[in-house]
Amino acid sequence: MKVVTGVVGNDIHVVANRLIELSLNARGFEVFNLGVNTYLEEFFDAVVETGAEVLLISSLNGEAEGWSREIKLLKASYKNLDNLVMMIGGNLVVGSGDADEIVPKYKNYGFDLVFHQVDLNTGLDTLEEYLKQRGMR
Ligand code: B12
Repeated sequence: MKVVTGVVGNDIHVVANRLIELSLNARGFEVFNLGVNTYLEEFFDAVVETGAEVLLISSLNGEAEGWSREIKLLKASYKNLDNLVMMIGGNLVVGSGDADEIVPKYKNYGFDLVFHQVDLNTGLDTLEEYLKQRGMR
């Protein structure tokens, strides 16, 4: 299964991004890593180009929210992305924040799976379970 990943916006934190690529590879995913400083259009263009079923976005500097507000509109402007599984994680606000408020907000922006300051392996276990439940894996 193909996954497009990267770090959204003007965010240069690269370490988690490399770990995500390695961990997804170890779990048998085919990974297209766009790296740091990636804009939403680039994510969706890569999804279309590769035929990826999962888009996994990271944000570490807390700026994701500013970008995520536009995501539903942007996604709708591409064809055939209705079944794309959208996942986001890292530091999803500036400061610590409260996951009970942050998670529903990001789900409302259009993400299926949201992980604020959650360990990567927990997030990837949840992704695999989610894909299994939908018969995708
Ligand atoms: C190293 C570092 C830097 C380096 C980055 C070098 C590089 N090229 O990567 C430098 C010094 C350049 C830097 C710069 C900045 N940084 Co900095 N940085 C850090 C630091 C110390 C460690 C980050 C790191 O690599 N951790 C190791 C990785 C493995 O851990 P991680 O990033 O947390 O990722 C894990 C989880 O978040 C999770 N995860 C990540 N993505 C995803 C996705 C999913 C789906 C899931 C499930 C999980 C997941 O899994 C990862 C592995 O467990 C953190 C503080 C800290 N202790 O975390 C601050 C930190 C991330 N930085 C911060 C900030 C603010 C900045 C700057 C804006 C500072 C400034 N004013 O200039 C700039 C960023 C500029 C920009 N354009 O982005 C803040 C972010 C604050 C926030 N979100 O509220 C932090 C948290 C420091 C702080 N406490 O204030 N930084």
